[in-house]
Amino acid sequence: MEGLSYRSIADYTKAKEQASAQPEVFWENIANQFEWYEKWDKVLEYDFHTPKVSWFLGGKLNITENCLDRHLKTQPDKTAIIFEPNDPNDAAQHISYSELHSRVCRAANMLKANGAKKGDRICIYMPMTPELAIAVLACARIGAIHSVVFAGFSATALAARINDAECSILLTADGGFRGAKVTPLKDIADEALTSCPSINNCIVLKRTGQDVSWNNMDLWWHEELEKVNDNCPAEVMDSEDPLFILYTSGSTGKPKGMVHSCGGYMVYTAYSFQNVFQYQKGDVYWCTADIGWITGHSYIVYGPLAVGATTVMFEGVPSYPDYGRFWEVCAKHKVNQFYTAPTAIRALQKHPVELVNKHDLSSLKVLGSVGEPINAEAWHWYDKHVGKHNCPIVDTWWQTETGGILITSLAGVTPQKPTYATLPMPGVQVVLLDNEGNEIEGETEGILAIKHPWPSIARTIWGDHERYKNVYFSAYPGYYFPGDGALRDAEGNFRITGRVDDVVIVSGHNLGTAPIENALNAHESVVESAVVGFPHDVKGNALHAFVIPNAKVESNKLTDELRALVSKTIGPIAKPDRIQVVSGLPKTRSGKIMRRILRKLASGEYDQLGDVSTLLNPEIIEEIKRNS
Ligand code: 7RM
Repeated sequence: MEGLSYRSIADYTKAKEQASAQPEVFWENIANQFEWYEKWDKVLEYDFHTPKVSWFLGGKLNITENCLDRHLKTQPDKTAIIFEPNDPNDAAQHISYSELHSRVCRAANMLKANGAKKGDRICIYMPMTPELAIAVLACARIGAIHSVVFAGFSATALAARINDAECSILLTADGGFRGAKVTPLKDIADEALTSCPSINNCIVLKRTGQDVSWNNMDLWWHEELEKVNDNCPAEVMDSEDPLFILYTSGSTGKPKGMVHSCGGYMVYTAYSFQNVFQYQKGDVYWCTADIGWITGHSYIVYGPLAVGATTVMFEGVPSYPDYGRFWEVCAKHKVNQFYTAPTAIRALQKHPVELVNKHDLSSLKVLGSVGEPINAEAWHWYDKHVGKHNCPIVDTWWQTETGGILITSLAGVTPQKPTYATLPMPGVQVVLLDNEGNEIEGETEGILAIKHPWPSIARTIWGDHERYKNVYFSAYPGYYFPGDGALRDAEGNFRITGRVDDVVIVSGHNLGTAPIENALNAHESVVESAVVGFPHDVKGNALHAFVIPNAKVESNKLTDELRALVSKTIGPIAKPDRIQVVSGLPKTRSGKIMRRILRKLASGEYDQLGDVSTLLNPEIIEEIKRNS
């Protein structure tokens, strides 16, 4: 998709100018690069107060026609997916565009044969094998709405997501390999399905070969595939039909099912992939995320395939069999663009640099970072040891809700600045607000907000449009409010400073503190709890839980039980690093927990507590300091 690409600062500047002068013409030109069964009647309709956003209204398409069929005419034999298995001794797989097309169509027919149709929700709880990407695309092929749940989540978390979206089919596997561990996915799914009445079929991929128990609605993936052929015309979708739901944590207990639509999401992920990474024909691109997160949806599957790229899917972890695995894989597949998270870089940085140096990284051209602010030390290590001072680093700011990268440099085209995500993409209008919601100009710090829609903005929260309005459009009317704060330098570069609400980013995973508190509170000995983040040198942030017990309890035993409870309810990623038993929590007179103060206490910043005189119970501060 050469037509999508800005290759020079002059092209980029021209695009920015057009995008701000004539946003609809700008996006229409980009949308024209894709295959539509019918073009749109209107480019954009929006109102950030209602709120309602629609792009390419009346346009008809199928995203898989653009990700697959279109490439069959020009590059059927090009590798679409390189699958690198968990075990380095197992062979990698190269799946061409024509093979991927055939496998997606066959899987789509398997779904249809099991009753799936346009608009149905299908939950996907699978390890990072090619079948996961195939499952996602098979849903899109028939217009079913996929809801991928990360295969590290617990049975309770899986069941809550299945029930919220009323999914009719679950796609899973017997188990999943991740490093030295084997996750019993089918067992976890079985436990979840005891409380999921909407599920009619559970289709199970054989991956690990472990023993699994078998229920009435269970079907083997390989047996179901044998019953169907690979001829499956793509369903004609309206531009605004939902493509998928992806759950993300919120500041109240319940996860938010962000809904993305077909047309705008396709246009924006392809456009941003092409420009941010400066992908060129023949390049091999690798994003190390899991498809269970938005980064995997947009920048392993849809964006790269829409532009006809070769995308690597890695089943394993950076530490297995040793901390050199990423670099071994880069050398093996001659990776050109490498996209990972600061938390991974910080973990790798702790190990001998020999683990990087012994691999030939000369193929690398572009490095990327996503998920949290990248600190200066990690940035420089990445630049020096991985990029050999020869690869631009794109620090990409975006969210599950934004669908695609909004603030970033374009590799080798626009200037980079360590620890700064830099500038908004052409077509994206970012502003800073003060606490009263006034736009502030120039070199300053404020609340990040976006003033005009871009095509891949999430359209709603599944089943709860009111919550969508409250979370993103009510705090600062007329703007989209992402929940992050930022600094801006004199050149207009943005440095994201972190969340301004109660979400903590642990190892690049967005964790709401409220669901963790709910899990803790479910323990019979817990009266109340509060969870906050504190800086951690590897994970970026870690969790500190303050817990009020209801009686004299043995605190070691309680904290062990609480860790296990959080792990079971939400998943191991949400286990607090520290659990502190306290007799009270600092509260306002209206009874609200003062999290701001707890954050300072957890970080040991005792001299920055601010004014505590307004507290209901200021004496609690000394107690918390004493036994921390
Ligand atoms: C893609 C993703 C979103 C939150 C977001 C930020 C933080 C993401 C960066 C970043 C600083 C970055 N989606 N965040 N990227 N902070 N610099 N380059 O991570 O929905 O899981 O999280 O992540 O706080 O609001 S997400």
